Amino acid sequence: MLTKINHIGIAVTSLEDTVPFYRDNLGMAFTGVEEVAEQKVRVAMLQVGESKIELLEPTSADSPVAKFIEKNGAGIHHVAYEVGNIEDAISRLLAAGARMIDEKPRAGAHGTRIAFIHPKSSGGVLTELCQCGR
Ligand code: CMX
Repeated sequence: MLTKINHIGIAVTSLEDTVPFYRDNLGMAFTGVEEVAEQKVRVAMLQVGESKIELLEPTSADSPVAKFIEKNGAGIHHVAYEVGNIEDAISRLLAAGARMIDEKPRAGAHGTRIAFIHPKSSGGVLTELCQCGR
């Protein structure tokens, strides 16, 4: 069902303050910033091998990422796995009794379709399923 780790999401208070460390000090390939209005975040993508680091900056106080930072401070926010068929993956997880935040895919960054699994079902880690292409 899962094909690889697509990205790890890291919550930050400022992309401008954080991108230089990942791009310049760690030497990751910075592929740009995109706003995902539905999720109330600005996203900076940095490629590392086959996977990515996604830096997430909240765009409003009621963003899920703003709430996360308020409670925990900046840090790892979620792990995203790539799937071949996101509808099938959601159906299988629902049938297995997993608590899905999204029972239908929604739009993610860079043209992906995504669905979140609640951290209470996945060992305390917010988990994203991600299908590239629509
Ligand atoms: N990782 C692990 N645990 C988390 C978490 C995270 N990122 N965010 C919240 N939690 C925990 C809370 O600490 C809380 O734990 P306790 O009950 O032990 O205190 C529990 O989950 C439930 O929290 P809640 O207060 O009931 O719910 P929230 O309003 O904080 O919402 C969540 C939590 C995960 C349902 C919500 O953030 C959500 O729907 N997330 C999915 C969407 C998202 O995160 N979008 C941003 C990224 C977008 C992108 O990558 O493009």
